Amino acid sequence: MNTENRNDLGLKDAGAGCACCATTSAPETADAVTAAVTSDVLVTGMTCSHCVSSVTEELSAIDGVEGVSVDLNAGGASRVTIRSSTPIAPAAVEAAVEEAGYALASSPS
Ligand SMILES: [Cu+2]
Repeated sequence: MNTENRNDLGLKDAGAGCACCATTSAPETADAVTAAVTSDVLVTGMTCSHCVSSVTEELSAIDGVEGVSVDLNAGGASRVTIRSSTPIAPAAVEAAVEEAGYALASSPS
């Protein structure tokens, strides 16, 4: 006379959050914040730290640029490393360099 069927094993509800096979959409929210992009360009015409700060200032003003570092090569082409959250359009980089009064070297080597 056991009609009281208590199904109290917790199998129906407790497993609602099983993540091993039911996740069809993985939350990939780690996008541009952590994926920093770096790109190198060669800038000619820089001769001193003032030149460096001018170029750095202009490049830093580009949307998305997080850091600029310049390896000054006075009298030659200085390597400028641009760190950004997303890839920066080469035209924007060129415009910024020219805005500062300098020019990109034709081809980085
Ligand atoms: Cu200078």
